[in-house]
Amino acid sequence: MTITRRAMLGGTLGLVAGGLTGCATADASGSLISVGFAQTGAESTWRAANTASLRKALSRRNGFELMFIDSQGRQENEIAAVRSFVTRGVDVIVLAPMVEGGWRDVLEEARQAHIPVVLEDRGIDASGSSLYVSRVGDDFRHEGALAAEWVVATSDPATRIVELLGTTGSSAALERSAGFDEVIAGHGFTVLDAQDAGFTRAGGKEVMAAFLQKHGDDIQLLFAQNDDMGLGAIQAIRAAGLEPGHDIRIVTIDGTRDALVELIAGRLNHVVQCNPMLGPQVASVVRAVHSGRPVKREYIATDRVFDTRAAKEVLATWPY
Ligand code: GYE
Repeated sequence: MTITRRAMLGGTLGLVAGGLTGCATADASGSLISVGFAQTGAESTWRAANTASLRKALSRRNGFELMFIDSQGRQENEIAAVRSFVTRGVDVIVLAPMVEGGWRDVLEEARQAHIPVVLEDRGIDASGSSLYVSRVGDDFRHEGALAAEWVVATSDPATRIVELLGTTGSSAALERSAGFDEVIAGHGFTVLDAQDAGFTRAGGKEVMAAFLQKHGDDIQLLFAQNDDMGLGAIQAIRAAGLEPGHDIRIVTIDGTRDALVELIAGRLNHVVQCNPMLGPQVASVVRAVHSGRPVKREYIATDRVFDTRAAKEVLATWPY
């Protein structure tokens, strides 16, 4: 499909195509690689950084014609987005699967159409593993384990914990829970409550307020599966007249600038990084797949942990 027609379709169908000007690096055959990217939505600060990273890497200047669809937190929108990419015959599909299950049919359609699918960020369930060529993401299980290692190292065994979980059925939430649970097991901690708060600030605030209502000052420690939920919870804890970071110690995952600021202010106690800057790696996998070069099954970003001192060191230049 020519660039002009692609751009026209993008405009007509309300898709966001790459910029129309600037010098493009074409592939060996002299044309741009067309990529359809179905993103989960814009639920968190991490997600905004992830979208920006992919948009930048999959730019026209870099040799790509990008069609981006924000699925607004609904899997049916994501499935429809993938289906529309198949219908349009893009060269490669990039999918950030909201939840693990439910992809078989639409990814089978992509396979029938000989369109390779690259997963970015979250994974899909094992039964669908033959339906994509590669995944670029983070190790969520390890992130959950790192959060728990801090809990174990700094907490009395009698500590009472609550958990704000990510989207039910998402690999990020399932694997973070698995990693966390594995490491805290056998240490005697009590988990008072654990509930889905949708990876959003508003969700974190609401669910934490309900936890406080129910358990009062029994709660000593909060594990929030992403920064945004932890930041929302800070508001709920303050509204209940308690001091976040002191009366209730808090560990979160993502490592966004907002969380590092709270860590430095003492309202968060520990932050585990989940790297959202996956664009360059995704672009290189897409290029390889398109030109028939072999790719690895998984490309996993390296994540680190932050205490107050580490946060202070990086804050000035932290990219997200
Ligand atoms: O932690 C959260 C986002 O899937 C790793 O999704 C991602 C998670 C991330 O909404 O902030």
